[in-house]
Amino acid sequence: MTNKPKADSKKKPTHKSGYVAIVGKPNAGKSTLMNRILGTKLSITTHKPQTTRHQVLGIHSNEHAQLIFLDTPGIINPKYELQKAMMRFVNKAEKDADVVLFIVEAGEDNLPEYAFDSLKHLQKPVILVINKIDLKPKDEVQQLATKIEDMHRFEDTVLISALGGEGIPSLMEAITKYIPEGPPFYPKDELSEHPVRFFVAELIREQIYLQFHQEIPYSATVSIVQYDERDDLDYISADIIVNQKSQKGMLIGKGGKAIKKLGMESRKTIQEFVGRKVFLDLHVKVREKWREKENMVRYLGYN
Ligand SMILES: Nc1nc2c(ncn2[C@@H]2O[C@H](COP(=O)(O)OP(=O)(O)OP(=O)(O)O)[C@@H](O)[C@H]2O)c(=O)[nH]1
Ligand SMILES: [Mg+2]
Repeated sequence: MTNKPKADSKKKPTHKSGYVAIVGKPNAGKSTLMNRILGTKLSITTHKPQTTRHQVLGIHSNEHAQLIFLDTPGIINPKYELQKAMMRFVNKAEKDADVVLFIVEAGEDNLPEYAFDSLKHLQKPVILVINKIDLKPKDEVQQLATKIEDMHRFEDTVLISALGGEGIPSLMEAITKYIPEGPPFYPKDELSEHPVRFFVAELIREQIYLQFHQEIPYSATVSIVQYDERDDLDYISADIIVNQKSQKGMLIGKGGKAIKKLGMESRKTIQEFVGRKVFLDLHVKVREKWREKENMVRYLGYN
């Protein structure tokens, strides 16, 4: 055979595509990390644990790769139906992923055994990510990493500050190693696949976490009833659903003061997100013990 094709001297760069699950205890900084990588606020973040309740998908694309991140609720020992649904999102993300990021915050001193349960049987690479390294001295961070490396077989360890950005390029490099070759799954300019009303409900929920205390954030969920893109503004009507009657009064506040503030702050962040003027109409409804009822949890969007 003489017509053998000439070997290409410049090897064509290959394209990689795959899924990256972000898991770990509540408040470890999972959503902050995804937002940092995407360069935009896609997933809500607060100082309170159990902020994220869904699997939130965020797409990072460049010329050579498309990494689809799955932000998940913090790993807990579930007590009621809503928390069980939250843990199903974690398990599903781990199952769908090509590589799993296990996030631990620097200063963590109580990592329960159950946090590793779902990782144990995963036949895929898990990267240990120590976050919030801006808060602790280097030697303490290193000691923690060594301790956790003994608790599970990790493919790699990366130290980062999701908030400050330190270590993010190394993390991206470590992730890409485990992503298979393949064409992009989404158009390169796409950032997510959730509808706008999902993010709007999340932004209202974020304000509930920021403005209310104790059980209220954990007892409330938000349902978008109407979303009209009008000529001059987006008209949004949303229900805030609470678990018991007494919580309704707290959400509304004296003379409606609390709900007014909630509406004002939510509207600001929603306007920023959609990039246009918003009219937001909020109503509080009671669905007794909705968190404990599987059908209600599902009906309210946690499925
Ligand atoms: N100092 C510091 N704070 C951080 C860092 N990353 C996240 N945080 C803060 O930690 C808190 C929790 O961050 P989230 O991103 O909401 O944490 P999460 O893991 O998504 O939490 P859940 O959704 O509740 O599971 C927020 O107040 C963040 O600002 C970091 O690198 N350094
Ligand atoms: Mg989160």
